[in-house]
Amino acid sequence: MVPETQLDTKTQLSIYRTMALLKANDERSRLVIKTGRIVMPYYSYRGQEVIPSALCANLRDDDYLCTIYRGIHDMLAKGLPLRALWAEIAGRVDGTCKGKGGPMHLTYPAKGIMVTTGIVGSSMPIANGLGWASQLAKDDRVSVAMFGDGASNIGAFHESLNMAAVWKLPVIFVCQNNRYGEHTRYERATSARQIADRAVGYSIPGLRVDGNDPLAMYAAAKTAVGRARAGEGPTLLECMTYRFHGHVYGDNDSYMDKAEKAEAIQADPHNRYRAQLLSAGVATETQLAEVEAIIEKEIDDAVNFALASPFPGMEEMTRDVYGALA
Ligand SMILES: Cc1ncc(C[n+]2csc(CCOP(=O)(O)OP(=O)(O)O)c2C)c(N)n1
Ligand SMILES: [Mg+2]
Repeated sequence: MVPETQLDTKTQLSIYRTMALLKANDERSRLVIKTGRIVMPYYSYRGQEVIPSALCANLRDDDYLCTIYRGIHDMLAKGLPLRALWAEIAGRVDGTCKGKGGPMHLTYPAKGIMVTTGIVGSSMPIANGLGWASQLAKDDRVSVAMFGDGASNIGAFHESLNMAAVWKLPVIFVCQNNRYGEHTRYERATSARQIADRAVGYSIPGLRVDGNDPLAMYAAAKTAVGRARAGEGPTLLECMTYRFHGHVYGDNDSYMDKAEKAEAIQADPHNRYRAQLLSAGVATETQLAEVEAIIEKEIDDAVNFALASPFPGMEEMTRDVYGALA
């Protein structure tokens, strides 16, 4: 583990920049849907920004990421360009998948973003496949599988952990435990006291970490990445966090515990980290405000770029689709 004090200023600020980008991008996404500028299914990650921001600060561009429908934060942290993101979620030709994937099926191999999946639990076996490829190619890349607490009850989770352990695959299984799977609370659907305990069944390290604390998250990720890169095998990280909104945009979230939700929003990890950086003298208010203003401009540019980009033509209907048509 890296003691907090050893995290240099540059890394602390870089993690903050990513967190601020993710927060602003989520807020803008909900605004464009609300105002009808873009129509899309949207799974807000607000509240969960720390996890990919701190984790990706330990990754290389050529490391692999497999994520889920609630994963735009993961992809932005891994380096997905804003213009390509916004054009894709708006269904335009300049998007990562020429507008044919939409917000739930983004890919961007140039930054190692290999798949976004809506099939709960399927990020894990795909990350194993990528991990196996790296192992065979001896390219010391690390593969990260992002998934939720609910996904840890799917068979593919258990099969993937077992296979990765047996073959010592360079995979990090990152569970973003936001306490809900769709509309069901963790305790109602999950037998394990904590998901990290499930690592014991596969004789791999399993760690529950405060996924809202950038320094703790950075340290846990550093250890897991180092282990994977050194050929020592997989790690399961259970990152404790909270989903600020309902499962999907438009969900009235009446099933969420109101007091608990209010408390989580009150303790917003973004605001807390920002205040910490100021009080520790890592940055000044002017510096952080400048970072935030630049981010807003970058998002303005990306939204305008996306809306000016054309929709794909009919000739794109069958192009790039797996399986040849006669
Ligand atoms: C195999 C499969 N089963 C069920 C669903 C329906 N479903 C979509 S999201 C979801 C909840 C998953 O919760 P969790 O893994 O905690 O992820 P979160 O949405 O909280 O990030 C379910 C059950 C699905 N998409 N795929
Ligand atoms: Mg969940």
